[in-house]
Amino acid sequence: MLLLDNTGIINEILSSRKSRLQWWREARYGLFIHWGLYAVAGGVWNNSMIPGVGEWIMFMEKIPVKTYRELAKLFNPVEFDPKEWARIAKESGFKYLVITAKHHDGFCLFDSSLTNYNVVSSTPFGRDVIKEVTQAFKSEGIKVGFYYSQTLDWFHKDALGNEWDYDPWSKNFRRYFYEYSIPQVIELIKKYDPDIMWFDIGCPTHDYARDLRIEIHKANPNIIVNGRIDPWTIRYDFLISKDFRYLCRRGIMFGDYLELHDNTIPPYTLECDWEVPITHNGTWGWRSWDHEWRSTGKLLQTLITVVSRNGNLLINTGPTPTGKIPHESLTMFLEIGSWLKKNGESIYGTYAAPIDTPSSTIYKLTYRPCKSKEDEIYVHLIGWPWNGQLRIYNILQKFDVGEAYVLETMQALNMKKSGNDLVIEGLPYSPINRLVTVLKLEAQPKEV
Ligand code: H79
Repeated sequence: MLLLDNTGIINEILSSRKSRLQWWREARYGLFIHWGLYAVAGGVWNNSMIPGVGEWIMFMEKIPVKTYRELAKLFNPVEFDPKEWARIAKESGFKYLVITAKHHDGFCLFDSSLTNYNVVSSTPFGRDVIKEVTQAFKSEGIKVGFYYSQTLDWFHKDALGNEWDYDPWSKNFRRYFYEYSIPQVIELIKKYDPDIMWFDIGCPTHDYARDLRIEIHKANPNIIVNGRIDPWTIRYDFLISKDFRYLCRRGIMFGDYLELHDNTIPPYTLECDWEVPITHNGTWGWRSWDHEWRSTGKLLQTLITVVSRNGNLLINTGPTPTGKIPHESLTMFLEIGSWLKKNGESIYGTYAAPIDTPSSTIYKLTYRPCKSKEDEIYVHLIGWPWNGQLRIYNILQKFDVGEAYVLETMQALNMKKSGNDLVIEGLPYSPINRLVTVLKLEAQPKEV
């Protein structure tokens, strides 16, 4: 057997990580789209509402492949308009997209030469969704990522997950992985030129993750790979060690950034690049009966909280079987989009502020270090000071604050010192922005 020495390429993957991630770090806000045959089922099977997320319906109901695949004949989204999706995303302030090229059900939303179980060959619709979406989003200047289920595939007899159609003891996972999974990832890269490859359930072992990562890097070294390419244990290692760089140095972390668990916002700042995918209703793939929508305010607060802790937010929507983005998503996205038009500089390209803030405050801080001039600190008022006075805790320990003003109106604000705290005075009695008002501080780091 030929033993390959991969040290060189692995070092290259690790050493180019920082530059690869540059745009991604600035982006902060991404749109996640879950779309596939599960949207046709819409969370209903045999006239019953099926609990659990929509895209897991095949698994929840142990639907045989030969039955589930019939949904392909019903996939005909006549209202699908990728340019409209891209315009909405642009208006909403999203800087990148991640869309399901293949979810766990194994159905491919792209024209694959490795299987006919794809949107072009098996549906009356017959159009290459991934191709059209990618083109539309890229022409709006939005980066594009593909979700690809590399470990679970309930359609493929050798992949993990489907034990109701296929005997688990007869599976040859290795064959699936090297002859189907990796080739499809490379096919996606060669055909559609994505900016991100996004994996969900980790590879079963480090060896699989390493081999997949190396092939991606060889196909295009600029592609960003999310942290869930790695086996699940990595995330637990991380939570124990809290040191991402340590895992990278050990060469056991092949993702470029840490992916938090679904819908899980860490309660503190993480000193590494990280992202969290969230839903704003009860599912990822569309369910006809799901009305548990979160509010715009809640969503915006989540975005601010994530960025104030150094992360990126990937917010999901599940288009309907006819190809429309649900109007509840649309309304919320556009509301946040118009907030971002006025306040976006407090989100894009900002980081956690290096200031100890008590958890009970009514504000969150984001921070832009500026080499050539003063640093910028943004105060996101998720509540409102009832007496017109706002105390920013501990800020004077690290910074001298020159000026403070309301970002949207440029209205200057008075300040006074109180120990290490800064007290901002003369705020009006009600919020300036109905959602979140942002104050901007010009701050000079103190010499230590
Ligand atoms: O794509 C979305 C989910 O389908 C996927 N991650 C996001 C981005 C995901 N895959 N696996 N998991 C989440 C974890 C699996 C949880 C499960 Fe269950 C618990 C599978 C079966 C029980 C959740 C609850 C899914 C069905 C019921």
